[in-house]
Amino acid sequence: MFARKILNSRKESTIEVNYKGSNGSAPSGKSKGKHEVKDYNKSLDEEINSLNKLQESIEKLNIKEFSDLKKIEDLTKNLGGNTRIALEFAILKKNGGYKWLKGGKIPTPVGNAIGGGAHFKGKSTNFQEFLLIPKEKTFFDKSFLNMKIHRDLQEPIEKLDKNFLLQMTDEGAWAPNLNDEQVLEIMSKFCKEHNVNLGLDIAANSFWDGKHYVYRDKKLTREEQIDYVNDLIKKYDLFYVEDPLEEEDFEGFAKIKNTMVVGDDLIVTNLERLKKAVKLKSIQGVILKPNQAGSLIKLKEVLDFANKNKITSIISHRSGETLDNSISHLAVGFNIPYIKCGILGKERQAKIKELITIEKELGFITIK
Ligand code: 2PG
Ligand code: MG
Repeated sequence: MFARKILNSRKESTIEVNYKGSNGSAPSGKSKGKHEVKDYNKSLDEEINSLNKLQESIEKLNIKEFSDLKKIEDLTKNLGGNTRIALEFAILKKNGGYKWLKGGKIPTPVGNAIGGGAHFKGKSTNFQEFLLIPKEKTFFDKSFLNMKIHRDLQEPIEKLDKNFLLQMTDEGAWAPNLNDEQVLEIMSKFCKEHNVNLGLDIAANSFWDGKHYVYRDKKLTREEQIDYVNDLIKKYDLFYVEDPLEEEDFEGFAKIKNTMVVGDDLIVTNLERLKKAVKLKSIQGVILKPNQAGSLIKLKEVLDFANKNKITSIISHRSGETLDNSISHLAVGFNIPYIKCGILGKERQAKIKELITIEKELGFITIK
């Protein structure tokens, strides 16, 4: 086993670990929840050194079952979430990926087609992601349709944004200088035409100033934001709405109706926060990000609790990604119904292509 530095899709340094010939590497978020596990407890270089010092002890561990990853947790308890996740991804790969986890269902892709917010530097939408959730039969057909719609969106965007220069967000979504409703108008037309469900990651925390939700063309109070989001759900028939309010407003989430309300910054893949959300009926869906949880065992605990309480799980990439495809294996291995992993760009395609390969291996099994 050895660890080293690589660059992610945002050209930030991150950790890659090689475990007995298999690689794992960690992503990094930009719209981070306050309560996420830290990527690194020390500097990246110090963490890499610390992990390399554990080489012998790690290689000696007898890791046969998924539950044996508890030994990795214990041994690396002073290290950050990214360091442990990169190592655990490499171990997952070494042990056969999804086959090690005994699942076998293919998820539906949630594809980010247009976006802005914290994922784009220039003038863009306030909402972070406008998402396509196709209803085709196979993963292959769903992911291809996402790519086709992404490509075809260029034309209507150019009609509305005369200065559009094909700029994209960190995740490879178009980043036009338009407001949220202009984009919803364009997207909902495509969704109706292609029988695709429409979703949003509002990432409301990123434009909450402590008193107001500050938009490019308006300022809303908490109550106004709740009404506004409920109106958008009705008007655009939104199937999925992630983080409609700031990250501490569990009660406010419960007031968003008639859609799948999804917690990302609200839950940060943390069991205690999910328990609170279930008690307060804040959400119907939860984002699972391995490095946000800090270990695969913790991620599984959150998933199990979500399943027990009929909360739909969505495993997710981060805005700064690597070529690692572990989340594709986790989706299938744990029978997670949705995967949010972008549409275009080599880091996003790495996850999609792996799922197409797995789908072939399994013989086209899909989740409705
Ligand atoms: C999100 C993610 C990924 P980030 O908010 O859902 O799309 O963004 O990785 O920047 O937290
Ligand atoms: Mg999010």
